[in-house]
Amino acid sequence: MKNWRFIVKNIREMGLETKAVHAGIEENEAGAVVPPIYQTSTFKFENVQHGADLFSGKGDGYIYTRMRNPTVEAMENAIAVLEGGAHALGCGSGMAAIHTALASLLKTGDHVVCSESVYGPTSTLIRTVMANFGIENSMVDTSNLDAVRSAVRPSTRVIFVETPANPTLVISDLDGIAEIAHANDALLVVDNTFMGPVMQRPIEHGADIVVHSLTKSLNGHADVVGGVIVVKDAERYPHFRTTLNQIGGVIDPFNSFLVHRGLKTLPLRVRRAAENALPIAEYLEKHPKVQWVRYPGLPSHPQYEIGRKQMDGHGAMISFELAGGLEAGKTMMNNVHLFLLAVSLGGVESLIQHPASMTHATMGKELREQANITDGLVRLSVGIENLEDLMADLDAALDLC
Ligand code: LCS
Repeated sequence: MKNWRFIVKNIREMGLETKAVHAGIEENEAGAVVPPIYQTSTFKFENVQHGADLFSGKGDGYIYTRMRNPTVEAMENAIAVLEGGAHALGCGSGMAAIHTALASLLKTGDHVVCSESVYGPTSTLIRTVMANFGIENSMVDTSNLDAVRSAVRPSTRVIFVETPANPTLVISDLDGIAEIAHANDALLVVDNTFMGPVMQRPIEHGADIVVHSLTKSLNGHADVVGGVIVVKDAERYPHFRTTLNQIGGVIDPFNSFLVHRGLKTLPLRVRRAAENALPIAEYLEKHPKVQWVRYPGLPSHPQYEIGRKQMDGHGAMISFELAGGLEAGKTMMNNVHLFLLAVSLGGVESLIQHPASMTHATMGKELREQANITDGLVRLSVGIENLEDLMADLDAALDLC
């Protein structure tokens, strides 16, 4: 493992905004302030012995980009610092990160407890691909600690939690679940995509592994698909690296460069988006045509207090249902202009989408109902545009519902 040579030496002791700007930036020969892009698949050895030493681990250096690449490493190191983990592993997508993390930790006969409300493909991955390899699962309401406790079996090795959950925004108590996991020889894996490290650092609340879709707020500009695994303990890291190298779902240097660039403005972007989201959630909650709203910043949120305990903000994701149900929701989604009708989230642009027919379609109606993902649920990802413009867009569309 190469020693980190960050330009800012004691970066781990600095404030979050400083970490966002400087973490992962290493000394380089040219003195470049922005790390160069090593757009290469392979690295030349000095001689046969050098190549053999690198492969055997006796020497330190780069071999092949699926294994290690300096541009990818710079981004990985930045995210490890921001999340407070020992190391991070860049992956080709959020799903690649989740698959690699679970494949690193589970084998045939093991059991995983997972939040019932999670991104649709995460649920489907665990219930199909992982199940096909003999890994058992229980999908439970992880906001209920008793439900988590009773789902745990002697074979449980992983508790996988998404909090706040996609798309219901259900909040799970990380400290409480970490305690249950560790008392049962299991690890807590947290998908931190919805909040990101500015507003929630699960490792500070007992998580062993954090995963992210980099496609979302960490990159933040809707121009990259990527993922990351953050490992709390250095001892666990080599096994994850080996598994990722064997599965092969790595991120490439150019996308890593873009994510690293996005990280520098992460605190500014996510705080600004959250500043927009709160008044929008309050507006929706008061609107006569709106049946219910879920937003972690509203005191009406069922786990509002747990959220305050473990999060430094409320994020920019809002779910709601109109009194007119699905049909009214469709009218609204078809009539907004500034909110783009598109899946994904966490970007600078505001998006609107319909989970039951889009992001959570693969879960099937029965599982969606169990997880309270109703057919009429509409999800907003609030961006950083002008608040009045966003409000006017929603208001005009709601007039037609
Ligand atoms: N985890 C969460 C919480 C997500 O929301 C997503 C994607 C993923 C993992 C997977 O990341 P990806 O492989 O796409 O990088 N969520 C999406 C969503 O809600 N709309 O479109 C994608």
